[in-house]
Amino acid sequence: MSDLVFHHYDASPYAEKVRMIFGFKGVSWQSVQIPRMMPKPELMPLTGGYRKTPVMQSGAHIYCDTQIIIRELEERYPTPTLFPGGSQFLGWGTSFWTDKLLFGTAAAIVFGTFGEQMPPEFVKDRMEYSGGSINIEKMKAALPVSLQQFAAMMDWAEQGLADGRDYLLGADASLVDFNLCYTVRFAGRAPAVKEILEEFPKLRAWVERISAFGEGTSTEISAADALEIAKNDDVSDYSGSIGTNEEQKAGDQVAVMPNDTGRVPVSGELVTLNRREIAIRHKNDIVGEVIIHFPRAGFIVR
Ligand SMILES: N[C@@H](CCC(=O)N[C@@H](CS)C(=O)NCC(=O)O)C(=O)O
Repeated sequence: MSDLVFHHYDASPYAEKVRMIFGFKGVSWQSVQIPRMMPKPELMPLTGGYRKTPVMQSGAHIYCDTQIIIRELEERYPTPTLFPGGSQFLGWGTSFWTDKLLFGTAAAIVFGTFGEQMPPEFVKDRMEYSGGSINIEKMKAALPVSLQQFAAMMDWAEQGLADGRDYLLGADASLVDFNLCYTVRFAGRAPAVKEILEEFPKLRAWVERISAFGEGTSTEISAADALEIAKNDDVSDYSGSIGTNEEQKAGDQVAVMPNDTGRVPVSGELVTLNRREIAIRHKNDIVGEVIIHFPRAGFIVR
């Protein structure tokens, strides 16, 4: 079993993307189920306030956002690679399309379809989280348009698979596949999307192929155990690195937050800052010192 602890909930689409990558890379991991809305009192001491799902932990190192989680997994488990044929640009680039634009369309469909049956406190949480852009009535009214947009984008994928290839980039699976697959599965919770997918047999077979990687092997542990793991890991000697073209320097007191949703600033001392990563040393009474890692793209440092 690896030392990786994954904080998530089963229904989280973004967490599903990482779980599928655990499956692809054959990772065994420890699972902590977290609440699907705030408050998340047993997660906050690890993330310093970052509230999104999922979060990955290795001792007192905490990885916030799927981008940095996936980068860390690729480094630890380089084979099979998520970037066959040097496809980093396509992998990371399509993740910004799937995770933001396509996910937004999928969320509009899911909320437009099921929003009225969702618990009001969950809808309120997501409204706050999204800065007000989740509005069930509007999403319900816009459902036909959202479905058309979704179908038009699925047609790109069907065309991309038309020559009989197994994966979007060819013979090998890549991050591009995982980026798209979790969003299709998320939107596919809506019956109208299931109907649309009937039009796209290659895409449906591809979803099955990616899903067949499974989710690796996991063991449930408690949130209290995860806090204990962080507390018992000494990261006082950890030193990162600051890129030469950065304004900030190691030790600066900074606040880091996503530039889209869930914009809660996380404060600490800067340890790493470069084109790929931001890491800070954060201290609190519950776990002591943790090193919190964020991706650079999509995050703001002040
Ligand atoms: N950019 C983030 C997005 C993650 C995200 O938005 N996750 C959703 C759940 S799937 C979320 O955090 N919702 C609010 C919550 O779980 O409290 C990532 O890639 O990890």
